[in-house]
Amino acid sequence: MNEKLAKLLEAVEYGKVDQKSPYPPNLKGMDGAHELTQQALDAGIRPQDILEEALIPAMGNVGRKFSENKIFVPQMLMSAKAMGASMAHLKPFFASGKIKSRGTFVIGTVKGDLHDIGKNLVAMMVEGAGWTIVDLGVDVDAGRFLEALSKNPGAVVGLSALLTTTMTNMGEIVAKIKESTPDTVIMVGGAPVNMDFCRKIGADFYAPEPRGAVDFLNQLAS
Ligand code: B1M
Repeated sequence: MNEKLAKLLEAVEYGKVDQKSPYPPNLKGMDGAHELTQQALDAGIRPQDILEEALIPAMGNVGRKFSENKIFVPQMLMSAKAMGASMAHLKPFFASGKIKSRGTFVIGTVKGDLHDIGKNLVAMMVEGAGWTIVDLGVDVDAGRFLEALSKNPGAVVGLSALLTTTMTNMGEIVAKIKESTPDTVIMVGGAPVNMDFCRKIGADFYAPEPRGAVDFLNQLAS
């Protein structure tokens, strides 16, 4: 692996946000995700490769260690913070495709769920594909999706969930949206979600990753 990407992967995995950050103590004074991402971009590494070869594998390692009780929530949070510092550099590249809006995409992480990294990535990529984004944030209930739809009639809705306990809230949200505006197209995604679950709850599409989400939306718009 490219040395710069390997260092970035390590910084995100261990939650080193930037050079000034005192955490983790063994990386004190060293560059963090903020500096290393800029260095990778300066070296001509593609933003997509930074994402796919460093950031996403880093979070995968974090998740595995959390499952094995080798790290705990505070460490996970620091990794998420480091990932955010890196993503801030990548956002302009993914969101630069703004010409004429292809439509509006209302996205949120469902009720009870605070994970927003994947949701933010999807929003970033969809924005880059020329859609207007209404990002409702995390812990979003059906009422807030309905309110956003009343302000943005005809918008496509995207629901994200990362927990097996909150993916079930997707069903309730889909049912309420379909009851109020049956023609609303709803896409679901997030690690525990799959196509069977999507069909079961009456959503229209499941995208395992942002590329699939963009392809689906672009097909709708064409
Ligand atoms: Co949480 N957490 N977490 N966590 N966390 C997971 C999800 C977990 C799998 C870790 C583990 O045990 N291995 C586990 C869930 C287990 C389960 O339900 N099966 C878990 C748990 C248990 C918890 C808590 C309950 C821990 C606790 O408190 N005891 C707690 C719950 C809080 C809550 O939400 N109510 C919790 C908290 C947190 C933090 C706050 C510390 C932090 C989140 C910070 C943040 O998001 N701002 C966190 C993190 C960082 C993780 C892991 C390590 C990383 C998640 C992530 O960002 N992945 C995660 C383990 C893992 O995933 N490996 C874990 C990277 C991201 C790019 O991937 O989000 O999957 P992902 O998104 C992908 C695709 O899924 C897809 O595109 C993205 C890019 O490829 N996608 C969509 C996502 N949404 C989409 C929507 C679409 C289409 C595609 O269309 C609309």
